[in-house]
Amino acid sequence: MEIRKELPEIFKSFSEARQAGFISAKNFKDAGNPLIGIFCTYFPQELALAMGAVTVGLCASSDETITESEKDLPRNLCPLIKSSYGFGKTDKCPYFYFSDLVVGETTCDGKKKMYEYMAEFKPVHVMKLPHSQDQVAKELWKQEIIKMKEVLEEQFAVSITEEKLHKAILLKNEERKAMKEFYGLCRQDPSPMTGMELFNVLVGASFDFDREALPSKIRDLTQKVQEEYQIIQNNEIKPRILITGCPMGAATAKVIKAIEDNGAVVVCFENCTGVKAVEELVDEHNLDLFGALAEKYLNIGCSCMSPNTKRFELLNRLIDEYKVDGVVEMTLTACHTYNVESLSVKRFVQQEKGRPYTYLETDFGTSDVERINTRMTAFIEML
Ligand code: BJ8
Repeated sequence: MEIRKELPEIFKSFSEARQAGFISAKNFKDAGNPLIGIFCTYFPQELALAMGAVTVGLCASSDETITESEKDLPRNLCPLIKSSYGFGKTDKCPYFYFSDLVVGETTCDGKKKMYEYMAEFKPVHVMKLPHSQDQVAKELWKQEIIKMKEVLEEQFAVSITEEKLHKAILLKNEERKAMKEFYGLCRQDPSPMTGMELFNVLVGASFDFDREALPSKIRDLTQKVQEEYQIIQNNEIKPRILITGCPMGAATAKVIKAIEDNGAVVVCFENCTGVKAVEELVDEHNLDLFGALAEKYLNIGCSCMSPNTKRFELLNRLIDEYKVDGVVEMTLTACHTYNVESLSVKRFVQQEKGRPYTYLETDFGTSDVERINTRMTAFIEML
């Protein structure tokens, strides 16, 4: 059944944001604004917003520079780390090139050791992320956030006042609320958009540098998608898939494609590309601004945490809210923390939630596209 003709147009500006972002990044820099490159959702973006800077994600998702990076890094390392390092080293990523400072965190071992080499050709600051989420860890993380603020103030000769920081907290929360409303549309059955469309907006929004205008742009899109949905009245029921695991980018969109080519629809991304870092807001009423930031960010359920209870709390809720029929876990090769944790996710999904689960380990190449497709055919047939 032909479902709709108009909808893809609505998504276009977000889908093209990453490409268009190269020019916006240059214009943003030419206007004298700092750009901060980040590799992880644990970085409190409010600090950058409070000093008039914006952040740009530098996690690469292409195998183009892996050969070059393997001259310095081991071959059996996660492709995200190798690719990101390679783009930085070869100056092939304009976002990396334009970044005045790169911020990393001590998340997984590969990333934190890679930053030591990256610091040879770019200013890098590494935040020491604790690997648990108790009160002691939150206090440590709060101190790291304060230290980060001082580094930014010194490096960029700015003052990040409490007033500016509070304004930034409100602004970033607005963006999160708007994004939650947008992806929350997929709670409806049938879903009003494909997983690929959802994915393109999630990725594209992070490359829009007009952060003041972003919440209303996202809300406009949400309204348009919902209006179209009501007019079109698509009744095509499809198996509903939640993707969890490592962050995704252009190269790993092959997993979404394989799922949707086989007749299912991705309705939720639990990973860092999707809802993981967006769901929880910063407490706007907490007068201890750094404490509020530490609380929000340290609650992100990444597999570098042990135990990683927040991930399971979130999965539990999302599987119900999005009426998920099956869970696909996508991990990257040599990502030890996510690969080890996949057994707990499998047990949780199958035993606690009573849903089918499957696991795919992949990299940024295309040699496994057929294998992934075959796996998804079998999984979706079973649903
Ligand atoms: S909060 S998921 S963005 S660390 S895939 S580089 S973990 S070996 S990306 Fe991540 Fe922050 Fe966690 Fe999110 Fe290491 Fe694994 Fe590679 Fe990874």
